Amino acid sequence: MLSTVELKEQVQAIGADLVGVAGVDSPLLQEHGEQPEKLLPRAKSLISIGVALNREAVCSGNLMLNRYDTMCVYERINHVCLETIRLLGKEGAKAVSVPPYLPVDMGSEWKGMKGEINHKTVAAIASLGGIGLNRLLVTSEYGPFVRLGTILTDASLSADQPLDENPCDECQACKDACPAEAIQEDGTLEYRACASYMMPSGLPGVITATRKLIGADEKAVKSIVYSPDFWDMWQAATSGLFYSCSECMASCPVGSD
Ligand code: B12
Repeated sequence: MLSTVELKEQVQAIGADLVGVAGVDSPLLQEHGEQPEKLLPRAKSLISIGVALNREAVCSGNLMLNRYDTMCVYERINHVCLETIRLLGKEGAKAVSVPPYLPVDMGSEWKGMKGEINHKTVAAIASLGGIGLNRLLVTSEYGPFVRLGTILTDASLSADQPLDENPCDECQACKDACPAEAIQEDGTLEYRACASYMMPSGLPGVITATRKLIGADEKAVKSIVYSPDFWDMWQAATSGLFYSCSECMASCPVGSD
Protein backbone atom coordinates (compact mmCIF):
# COMPACT_ATOMS: atom_id res chain seq x y z
CA MET A 1 0.00 0.00 0.00
CA LEU A 2 1.18 3.54 -0.78
CA SER A 3 2.21 5.61 2.22
CA THR A 4 -0.07 8.52 3.13
CA VAL A 5 2.56 10.97 1.86
CA GLU A 6 2.83 9.16 -1.49
CA LEU A 7 -0.95 8.99 -1.83
CA LYS A 8 -1.30 12.73 -1.16
CA GLU A 9 1.39 13.49 -3.76
CA GLN A 10 -0.42 11.40 -6.33
CA VAL A 11 -3.82 12.97 -5.56
CA GLN A 12 -2.24 16.42 -6.00
CA ALA A 13 -0.66 15.29 -9.26
CA ILE A 14 -4.13 14.22 -10.47
CA GLY A 15 -5.43 17.74 -9.85
CA ALA A 16 -6.24 18.46 -6.19
CA ASP A 17 -4.91 21.73 -4.75
CA LEU A 18 -5.36 20.62 -1.13
CA VAL A 19 -5.46 17.10 0.34
CA GLY A 20 -5.87 16.02 3.96
CA VAL A 21 -6.85 12.92 5.86
CA ALA A 22 -9.27 12.41 8.75
CA GLY A 23 -9.66 9.13 10.65
CA VAL A 24 -13.16 7.64 11.10
CA ASP A 25 -12.43 7.45 14.80
CA SER A 26 -12.07 11.24 15.12
CA PRO A 27 -14.30 12.37 18.02
CA LEU A 28 -14.98 15.60 16.09
CA LEU A 29 -16.68 13.60 13.32
CA GLN A 30 -19.05 11.98 15.80
CA GLU A 31 -19.57 15.30 17.59
CA HIS A 32 -20.82 16.78 14.30
CA GLY A 33 -23.06 13.82 13.52
CA GLU A 34 -21.09 12.39 10.59
CA GLN A 35 -21.50 8.63 10.04
CA PRO A 36 -19.08 7.52 7.30
CA GLU A 37 -19.45 3.82 8.22
CA LYS A 38 -23.07 4.01 7.00
CA LEU A 39 -21.73 4.79 3.52
CA LEU A 40 -18.74 2.43 3.52
CA PRO A 41 -18.77 -0.32 6.14
CA ARG A 42 -15.26 -0.82 7.52
CA ALA A 43 -14.24 2.69 6.39
CA LYS A 44 -11.09 3.77 8.20
CA SER A 45 -10.12 7.07 6.60
CA LEU A 46 -11.68 10.10 4.91
CA ILE A 47 -9.65 11.87 2.27
CA SER A 48 -10.59 15.53 1.97
CA ILE A 49 -9.94 17.18 -1.38
CA GLY A 50 -9.93 20.89 -2.17
CA VAL A 51 -9.86 22.40 -5.66
CA ALA A 52 -9.36 26.16 -5.83
CA LEU A 53 -11.83 28.45 -7.55
CA ASN A 54 -10.60 31.34 -9.66
CA ARG A 55 -10.95 34.36 -7.36
CA GLU A 56 -11.09 36.67 -10.38
CA ALA A 57 -14.12 34.82 -11.77
CA VAL A 58 -15.95 34.64 -8.43
CA CYS A 59 -15.33 38.35 -7.75
CA SER A 60 -15.97 39.49 -11.34
CA GLY A 61 -19.60 40.37 -10.67
CA ASN A 62 -20.38 38.39 -13.83
CA LEU A 63 -22.62 35.44 -13.03
CA MET A 64 -21.72 33.55 -16.21
CA LEU A 65 -17.96 33.64 -15.47
CA ASN A 66 -18.61 32.71 -11.85
CA ARG A 67 -20.92 29.78 -12.69
CA TYR A 68 -18.61 28.51 -15.45
CA ASP A 69 -15.61 28.53 -13.11
CA THR A 70 -17.63 26.55 -10.55
CA MET A 71 -18.70 24.05 -13.23
CA CYS A 72 -15.06 23.50 -14.22
CA VAL A 73 -13.96 23.11 -10.62
CA TYR A 74 -16.68 20.54 -9.93
CA GLU A 75 -15.58 18.65 -13.04
CA ARG A 76 -12.06 18.58 -11.66
CA ILE A 77 -13.25 17.35 -8.26
CA ASN A 78 -15.21 14.57 -9.96
CA HIS A 79 -12.10 13.61 -11.94
CA VAL A 80 -9.82 13.68 -8.88
CA CYS A 81 -12.26 11.56 -6.85
CA LEU A 82 -12.74 8.99 -9.63
CA GLU A 83 -9.00 8.65 -10.27
CA THR A 84 -8.21 8.44 -6.55
CA ILE A 85 -10.72 5.62 -6.14
CA ARG A 86 -9.04 3.79 -9.03
CA LEU A 87 -5.63 4.40 -7.47
CA LEU A 88 -6.80 3.03 -4.11
CA GLY A 89 -8.43 0.09 -5.90
CA LYS A 90 -5.10 -0.84 -7.51
CA GLU A 91 -3.62 -0.91 -4.01
CA GLY A 92 -6.37 -3.31 -2.87
CA ALA A 93 -8.41 -0.70 -0.95
CA LYS A 94 -12.15 -0.07 -1.27
CA ALA A 95 -13.35 3.52 -1.63
CA VAL A 96 -16.40 5.65 -2.45
CA SER A 97 -16.68 9.36 -3.08
CA VAL A 98 -19.42 11.60 -1.71
CA PRO A 99 -21.12 13.91 -4.28
CA PRO A 100 -19.56 17.40 -4.11
CA TYR A 101 -23.06 18.97 -4.22
CA LEU A 102 -25.70 17.05 -6.20
CA PRO A 103 -27.31 14.55 -5.86
CA VAL A 104 -28.40 15.40 -2.34
CA ASP A 105 -31.17 13.72 -0.33
CA MET A 106 -34.38 15.70 -0.93
CA GLY A 107 -36.23 13.73 1.77
CA SER A 108 -38.36 14.71 4.69
CA GLU A 109 -36.13 16.10 7.40
CA TRP A 110 -33.53 18.22 5.60
CA LYS A 111 -35.09 18.75 2.16
CA GLY A 112 -31.78 19.05 0.31
CA MET A 113 -30.04 21.06 3.03
CA LYS A 114 -27.67 18.29 4.15
CA GLY A 115 -25.13 16.17 2.27
CA GLU A 116 -24.36 12.48 2.85
CA ILE A 117 -21.18 13.79 4.43
CA ASN A 118 -20.48 17.42 5.28
CA HIS A 119 -17.35 18.20 3.24
CA LYS A 120 -16.55 21.30 5.33
CA THR A 121 -16.58 19.34 8.57
CA VAL A 122 -14.30 16.65 7.12
CA ALA A 123 -11.98 19.28 5.59
CA ALA A 124 -11.69 21.12 8.94
CA ILE A 125 -10.81 17.87 10.72
CA ALA A 126 -8.34 16.96 7.95
CA SER A 127 -6.44 20.26 8.44
CA LEU A 128 -7.45 21.99 5.19
CA GLY A 129 -8.77 25.07 7.01
CA GLY A 130 -11.20 26.33 9.64
CA ILE A 131 -14.96 27.00 9.61
CA GLY A 132 -15.34 30.74 9.08
CA LEU A 133 -17.98 33.20 10.21
CA ASN A 134 -19.38 32.81 6.67
CA ARG A 135 -19.93 29.14 7.54
CA LEU A 136 -17.55 28.13 4.75
CA LEU A 137 -14.26 26.30 5.02
CA VAL A 138 -11.66 29.07 5.02
CA THR A 139 -8.15 27.96 4.04
CA SER A 140 -4.90 29.88 4.55
CA GLU A 141 -3.94 29.42 0.89
CA TYR A 142 -7.18 30.26 -0.94
CA GLY A 143 -9.48 31.68 1.72
CA PRO A 144 -12.98 30.24 1.11
CA PHE A 145 -12.34 30.15 -2.67
CA VAL A 146 -12.19 26.38 -2.72
CA ARG A 147 -14.69 23.60 -3.50
CA LEU A 148 -14.50 20.34 -1.65
CA GLY A 149 -14.86 16.61 -2.10
CA THR A 150 -14.52 13.62 0.24
CA ILE A 151 -13.47 10.03 -0.40
CA LEU A 152 -14.12 7.30 2.16
CA THR A 153 -11.77 4.34 2.14
CA ASP A 154 -11.01 1.23 4.14
CA ALA A 155 -7.28 2.00 3.75
CA SER A 156 -5.55 2.89 7.02
CA LEU A 157 -3.98 6.28 6.42
CA SER A 158 -2.31 8.51 8.97
CA ALA A 159 -4.69 11.29 9.95
CA ASP A 160 -3.89 15.01 9.92
CA GLN A 161 -4.73 17.21 12.89
CA PRO A 162 -7.15 20.18 12.74
CA LEU A 163 -5.41 23.55 12.44
CA ASP A 164 -4.52 25.27 15.73
CA GLU A 165 -5.56 28.64 14.36
CA ASN A 166 -8.63 29.39 12.25
CA PRO A 167 -7.63 31.46 9.14
CA CYS A 168 -10.95 33.35 9.59
CA ASP A 169 -10.50 36.22 12.03
CA GLU A 170 -14.23 37.08 11.96
CA CYS A 171 -13.68 40.47 10.33
CA GLN A 172 -17.46 40.57 9.60
CA ALA A 173 -16.99 41.37 5.88
CA CYS A 174 -19.09 38.33 4.88
CA LYS A 175 -21.86 39.17 7.33
CA ASP A 176 -22.02 42.76 6.07
CA ALA A 177 -21.94 41.64 2.41
CA CYS A 178 -24.66 38.97 2.61
CA PRO A 179 -27.65 40.40 0.68
CA ALA A 180 -29.99 37.89 2.34
CA GLU A 181 -28.80 38.82 5.85
CA ALA A 182 -28.41 35.08 6.38
CA ILE A 183 -25.18 35.16 8.43
CA GLN A 184 -25.94 35.56 12.12
CA GLU A 185 -23.74 37.09 14.86
CA ASP A 186 -23.31 33.67 16.49
CA GLY A 187 -21.94 32.14 13.25
CA THR A 188 -25.12 30.26 12.37
CA LEU A 189 -26.65 30.55 8.90
CA GLU A 190 -30.32 31.07 8.05
CA TYR A 191 -30.31 28.30 5.44
CA ARG A 192 -33.66 29.15 3.90
CA ALA A 193 -32.92 32.88 3.60
CA CYS A 194 -29.63 32.02 1.86
CA ALA A 195 -31.16 29.36 -0.41
CA SER A 196 -34.14 31.49 -1.55
CA TYR A 197 -31.88 34.44 -2.41
CA MET A 198 -29.03 32.38 -3.86
CA MET A 199 -31.05 29.98 -6.01
CA PRO A 200 -33.85 31.88 -7.81
CA SER A 201 -33.13 29.61 -10.78
CA GLY A 202 -32.91 26.47 -8.64
CA LEU A 203 -35.65 24.61 -6.81
CA PRO A 204 -37.00 27.68 -4.92
CA GLY A 205 -37.53 29.40 -8.31
CA VAL A 206 -39.13 26.31 -9.87
CA ILE A 207 -41.59 26.08 -6.96
CA THR A 208 -42.49 29.79 -7.17
CA ALA A 209 -43.01 29.66 -10.95
CA THR A 210 -45.07 26.46 -10.75
CA ARG A 211 -47.35 27.96 -8.11
CA LYS A 212 -47.85 31.09 -10.24
CA LEU A 213 -48.66 28.99 -13.33
CA ILE A 214 -51.42 27.02 -11.60
CA GLY A 215 -54.73 28.57 -12.65
CA ALA A 216 -53.04 31.48 -14.48
CA ASP A 217 -54.72 32.85 -17.62
CA GLU A 218 -53.03 32.79 -21.05
CA LYS A 219 -51.54 36.29 -20.72
CA ALA A 220 -50.03 35.53 -17.29
CA VAL A 221 -48.68 32.16 -18.47
CA LYS A 222 -46.95 33.90 -21.40
CA SER A 223 -45.39 36.54 -19.16
CA ILE A 224 -43.98 33.81 -16.91
CA VAL A 225 -42.65 31.32 -19.48
CA TYR A 226 -41.11 34.02 -21.69
CA SER A 227 -39.42 35.81 -18.77
CA PRO A 228 -35.60 35.86 -18.35
CA ASP A 229 -36.07 34.24 -14.91
CA PHE A 230 -37.87 31.25 -16.42
CA TRP A 231 -35.27 30.90 -19.16
CA ASP A 232 -32.47 31.00 -16.61
CA MET A 233 -34.20 28.12 -14.83
CA TRP A 234 -33.97 26.15 -18.07
CA GLN A 235 -30.28 27.11 -18.37
CA ALA A 236 -29.62 26.09 -14.76
CA ALA A 237 -31.39 22.77 -15.23
CA THR A 238 -29.45 21.93 -18.40
CA SER A 239 -26.04 23.12 -17.17
CA GLY A 240 -26.49 21.78 -13.63
CA LEU A 241 -25.36 25.05 -12.04
CA PHE A 242 -27.90 27.38 -10.48
CA TYR A 243 -26.02 29.59 -7.99
CA SER A 244 -26.77 33.31 -8.31
CA CYS A 245 -24.84 34.64 -5.30
CA SER A 246 -21.36 34.11 -3.83
CA GLU A 247 -21.06 37.31 -1.77
CA CYS A 248 -20.06 35.50 1.45
CA MET A 249 -17.12 34.10 -0.48
CA ALA A 250 -16.31 37.09 -2.70
CA SER A 251 -16.13 39.48 0.27
CA CYS A 252 -13.57 37.40 2.18
CA PRO A 253 -10.08 38.93 2.31
CA VAL A 254 -8.30 35.74 3.48
CA GLY A 255 -5.72 34.38 1.04
CA SER A 256 -5.91 37.41 -1.27
CA ASP A 257 -2.22 38.36 -1.08
C1 B12 B 1 -26.91 22.00 1.66
C2 B12 B 1 -25.81 22.91 1.18
C3 B12 B 1 -26.05 24.26 1.12
C4 B12 B 1 -27.28 24.88 1.76
C5 B12 B 1 -27.04 24.98 3.28
C6 B12 B 1 -25.70 25.68 3.63
C7 B12 B 1 -24.88 25.08 4.78
N1 B12 B 1 -24.28 25.94 5.56
O1 B12 B 1 -24.74 23.89 4.96
C8 B12 B 1 -27.38 26.23 1.01
C9 B12 B 1 -28.26 26.05 -0.20
C10 B12 B 1 -27.93 27.40 1.82
C11 B12 B 1 -25.93 26.40 0.57
C12 B12 B 1 -25.36 27.59 0.26
C13 B12 B 1 -24.04 27.75 -0.15
N2 B12 B 1 -23.16 26.79 -0.45
CO1 B12 B 1 -23.51 24.98 -0.12
N3 B12 B 1 -23.64 23.08 0.22
C14 B12 B 1 -24.56 22.37 0.78
C15 B12 B 1 -24.12 20.89 0.85
C16 B12 B 1 -24.75 20.15 -0.33
C17 B12 B 1 -24.42 20.18 2.17
C18 B12 B 1 -23.98 20.98 3.43
C19 B12 B 1 -24.53 20.36 4.69
O2 B12 B 1 -24.60 19.16 4.85
N4 B12 B 1 -24.97 21.21 5.62
C20 B12 B 1 -25.55 20.76 6.88
C21 B12 B 1 -25.38 21.81 7.98
C22 B12 B 1 -25.93 21.25 9.29
O3 B12 B 1 -24.00 22.00 8.16
P1 B12 B 1 -23.24 23.41 8.39
O4 B12 B 1 -24.17 24.55 8.27
O5 B12 B 1 -22.03 23.38 7.55
O6 B12 B 1 -22.82 23.28 9.91
C23 B12 B 1 -21.94 22.27 10.37
C24 B12 B 1 -20.45 22.56 10.21
O7 B12 B 1 -20.22 23.92 9.96
C25 B12 B 1 -19.87 22.05 11.52
N5 B12 B 1 -18.90 22.92 12.16
C26 B12 B 1 -19.08 24.15 12.62
N6 B12 B 1 -17.97 24.58 13.20
C27 B12 B 1 -17.05 23.58 13.14
C28 B12 B 1 -15.74 23.51 13.58
C29 B12 B 1 -15.02 22.32 13.38
C30 B12 B 1 -13.61 22.22 13.85
C31 B12 B 1 -15.64 21.21 12.75
C32 B12 B 1 -14.90 19.95 12.55
C33 B12 B 1 -16.96 21.32 12.27
C34 B12 B 1 -17.65 22.50 12.48
O8 B12 B 1 -20.92 21.93 12.43
C35 B12 B 1 -22.17 22.25 11.86
C36 B12 B 1 -23.19 21.20 12.27
O9 B12 B 1 -22.78 19.88 11.88
C37 B12 B 1 -22.56 21.05 0.69
C38 B12 B 1 -21.88 19.83 0.07
C39 B12 B 1 -21.59 18.81 1.15
N7 B12 B 1 -22.01 17.59 0.97
O10 B12 B 1 -20.98 19.13 2.17
C40 B12 B 1 -22.42 22.36 -0.12
C41 B12 B 1 -21.27 23.28 0.23
C42 B12 B 1 -21.22 23.44 1.74
N8 B12 B 1 -21.67 24.61 -0.35
C43 B12 B 1 -20.71 25.28 -0.75
C44 B12 B 1 -20.84 26.63 -1.22
C45 B12 B 1 -19.62 27.24 -1.85
C46 B12 B 1 -22.04 27.34 -1.05
C47 B12 B 1 -22.36 28.79 -1.41
C48 B12 B 1 -21.22 29.79 -1.39
C49 B12 B 1 -23.13 28.87 -2.76
C50 B12 B 1 -22.31 29.14 -3.96
N9 B12 B 1 -22.45 30.29 -4.57
O11 B12 B 1 -21.55 28.30 -4.36
C51 B12 B 1 -23.43 29.11 -0.34
C52 B12 B 1 -22.78 29.56 0.99
C53 B12 B 1 -23.71 29.55 2.16
C54 B12 B 1 -22.93 29.66 3.46
N10 B12 B 1 -22.43 30.85 3.78
O12 B12 B 1 -22.80 28.66 4.15
C55 B12 B 1 -19.37 24.55 -0.66
C56 B12 B 1 -18.51 25.11 0.48
C57 B12 B 1 -17.02 25.23 0.12
C58 B12 B 1 -16.28 25.85 1.27
N11 B12 B 1 -15.18 26.52 0.95
O13 B12 B 1 -16.66 25.74 2.40
C59 B12 B 1 -19.86 23.05 -0.40
C60 B12 B 1 -18.98 22.22 0.52
C61 B12 B 1 -19.94 22.39 -1.79
C62 B12 B 1 -18.56 21.90 -2.27
N12 B12 B 1 -18.47 20.66 -2.72
O14 B12 B 1 -17.59 22.62 -2.25
N13 B12 B 1 -25.27 25.21 0.55
